[in-house]
Amino acid sequence: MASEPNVKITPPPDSATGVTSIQKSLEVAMRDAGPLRALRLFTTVNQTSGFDCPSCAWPDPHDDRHTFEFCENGVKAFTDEATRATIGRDFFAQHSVADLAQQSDHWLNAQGRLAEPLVLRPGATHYTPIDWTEAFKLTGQALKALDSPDGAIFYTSGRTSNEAAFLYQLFVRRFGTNNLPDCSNMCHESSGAGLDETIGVGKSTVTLDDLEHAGCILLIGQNPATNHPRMLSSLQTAVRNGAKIISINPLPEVGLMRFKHPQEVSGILGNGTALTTLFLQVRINGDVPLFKALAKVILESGHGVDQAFIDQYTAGFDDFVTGLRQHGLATLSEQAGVSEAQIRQAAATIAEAPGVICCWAMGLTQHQNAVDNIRELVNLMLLGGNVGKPNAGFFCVRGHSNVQGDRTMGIYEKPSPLFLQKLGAEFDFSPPQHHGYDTVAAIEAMHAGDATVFLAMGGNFLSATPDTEYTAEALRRCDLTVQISTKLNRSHLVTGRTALILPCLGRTDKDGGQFVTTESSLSYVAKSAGVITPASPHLKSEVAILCGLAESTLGLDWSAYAANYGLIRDHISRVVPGCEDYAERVDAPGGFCMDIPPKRRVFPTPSGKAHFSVTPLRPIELAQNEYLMMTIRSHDQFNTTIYGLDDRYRGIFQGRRIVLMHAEDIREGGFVPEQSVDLRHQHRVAENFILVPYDIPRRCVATYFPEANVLIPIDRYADLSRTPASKSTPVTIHRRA
Ligand SMILES: Nc1nc2c(c(=O)[nH]1)N[C@H]1C(S)=C(S)[C@@H](COP(=O)(O)OP(=O)(O)OC[C@H]3O[C@@H](n4cnc5c(=O)[nH]c(N)nc54)[C@H](O)[C@@H]3O)O[C@H]1N2
Ligand SMILES: Nc1nc2c(c(=O)[nH]1)N[C@H]1C(S)=C(S)[C@@H](COP(=O)(O)OP(=O)(O)OC[C@H]3O[C@@H](n4cnc5c(=O)[nH]c(N)nc54)[C@H](O)[C@@H]3O)O[C@H]1N2
Ligand SMILES: [Mo]
Repeated sequence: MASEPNVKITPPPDSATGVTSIQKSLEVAMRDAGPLRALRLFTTVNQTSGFDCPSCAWPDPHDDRHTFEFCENGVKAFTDEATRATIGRDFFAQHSVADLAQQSDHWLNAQGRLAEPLVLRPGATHYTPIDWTEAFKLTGQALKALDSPDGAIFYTSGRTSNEAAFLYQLFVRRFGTNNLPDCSNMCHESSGAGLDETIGVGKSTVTLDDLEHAGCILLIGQNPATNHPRMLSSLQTAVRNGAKIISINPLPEVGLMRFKHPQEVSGILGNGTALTTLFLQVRINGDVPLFKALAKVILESGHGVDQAFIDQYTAGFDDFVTGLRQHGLATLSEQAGVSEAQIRQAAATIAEAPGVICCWAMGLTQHQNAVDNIRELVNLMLLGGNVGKPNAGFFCVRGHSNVQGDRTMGIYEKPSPLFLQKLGAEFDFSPPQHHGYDTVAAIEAMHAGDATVFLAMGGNFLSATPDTEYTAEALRRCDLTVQISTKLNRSHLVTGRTALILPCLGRTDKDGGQFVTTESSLSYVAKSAGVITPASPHLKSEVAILCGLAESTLGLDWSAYAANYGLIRDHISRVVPGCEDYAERVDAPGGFCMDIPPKRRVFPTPSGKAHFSVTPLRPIELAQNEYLMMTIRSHDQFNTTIYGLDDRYRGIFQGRRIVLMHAEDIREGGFVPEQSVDLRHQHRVAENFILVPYDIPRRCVATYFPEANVLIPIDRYADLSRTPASKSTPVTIHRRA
């Protein structure tokens, strides 16, 4: 792996956003999309008549929208999609697959939009053009030739619209399988599993207005300045309304500490708003002991316990209390890596607040005991009655812009019997009842030869999944791999014997006058319509591609759906629970909010109560030369799409193969700052990283996703949710010869 000679390490800045952000946004937009397209995009993004930003799933304000409702990283996402550069037959004639595989992720993405369907025939060195009919036929034949429908895998990333997602799962189930792994399996699956079991619904229970009026906000395992920048405006409002923010993170992420609002004069000139009141620098995976410690202190003080709520609405409280007595505060504090004094201070802030909202993302969900993280967080919240009342509750801050909607529409390997029954009744067929493969199981099935056709509705499966070499081998063992994509990525370059690239429209592209719908993190479902002329006349919408596949595979004529997405919405109304009268409700300005019963203190668990849980303490034992590694996002990437090589808020420029490490650990390990090293986990090696001294707990290190995915073992994943442990893999560090 090439080294990065220009990497520059500087002290992190002291606040996030401010004028640099706006300037950066404009630079990027003008360069990639050109002035006219940029203007069109800037004035319509996240407006009720425009398109839903394809970056994160942050909700739009329901009524009071600003003229410009976007952030720097949203701009990167939509201008990256709206680029005028295209790659078609000439590009692929010039570059062999082997040549392309040598290029960086940054370079691959920068080449432009995929412009026409392409095929890589068995033994061929280059992709060559194929017409759409031929591509559908080839896929249909491969699917029909399988001994069992379970020999095919249908992956989804989280950008797919509700209409395409609904049709996709219908296609897959009519074909006969529930093999619908998705990016959620690697993302918030642990949140869904933990919430579903304890409060009966795997979704957030608050509104934006609640967030802006909460007394106390817990920001856990999340880096909003980079990954949900619009959240900072809401947090600033909350602070101005008197909220106290407790940040729980191994890193003092700049955006958690201080924020300058880019659309306020004071944000351009002033020092910005201090956001975090109390920073708890927890060890990687120290959250279970920390949440237990907070609950223990609150219980023992008696202050901040909502006994009336506990008695009326919950179950399991006595066992929970007994469980907590097993651990002393000193042990919990030690395992969390947070002092008893800070724990007491945080507990007092939580206990005193009239309403507490907890927000979290990947810092909690990507560990072996990730579901326990959620269960313990639920315990802490139930203790104070902080659910189903104003300005209190759970905010599971989602990643991809429609990842929540895709699940609502049935993209799930473990569909509920009710959903299947309604789907079968609507379309007069018997959907398969047995569960399908999730992401980890899909990789294992391809590796074992049990699944031989892989189709991806978006995403970059190879780079997003753990154990890169193992996954690459799994994909190579397939007969056919099909990628429905907007941009070139590594999953187009490590393929089955035959491979297809089917280029599709993105969220920003005009789609023949039609609109689609999406669902945000806070369950708002709204319309989205592209605004710019597609980069190439040969692109098809995801819906149109599914119609082509349904015809070639199942002999079904779905052309009416492609011509009128309203017909799909009619089916959604009748099949998807909570989406009754879908067409009318999405027609309202700003759309509608799905019903979330825990908001009303109705907990649809089997007992009808919210549940306290008892979880074990499971500290990760490190050998003497091991460090616990988390893989995180830099400021210039969207998952596996690398927009640039800088991580401005962490002071790192022109390099991604870096390891953030405590200065004392660097010294004690016999290393020096900026030394070149290799990282290892068992037989897995990630080469040529440099050590960066950083403010991170001892024995913890951080690297970027996806460069370090090669180290994460396929069999190291969360109990129950099976989410890969991307935030806690032990590694050893080795000097390069
Ligand atoms: N610009 C941009 N926006 C994005 C994305 C992107 O890549 N770029 N990705 C989207 C997606 S799909 C997602 S899921 C979200 C991801 O959003 P985040 O979850 O914010 O993303 P990560 O970079 O994975 O950051 C995880 C944070 O958790 C902390 N952390 C790691 N381990 C632990 C732990 O054990 N305990 C605690 N308390 N904290 C820990 C890390 O220090 C880091 O601050 O963002 C979405 N939005
Ligand atoms: N080590 C480690 N691994 C991780 C994570 C981590 O924190 N650490 N995070 C995990 C998380 S949270 C997630 S969500 C996954 C992300 O996994 P994925 O969703 O699979 O990955 P992305 O990088 O978001 O996918 C980018 C590709 O999607 C395609 N694309 C973009 N827009 C569209 C569209 O509108 N339609 C279609 N059809 N294609 C489109 C483009 O071709 C682009 O190259 O990665 C996971 N992997
Ligand atoms: Mo995600």
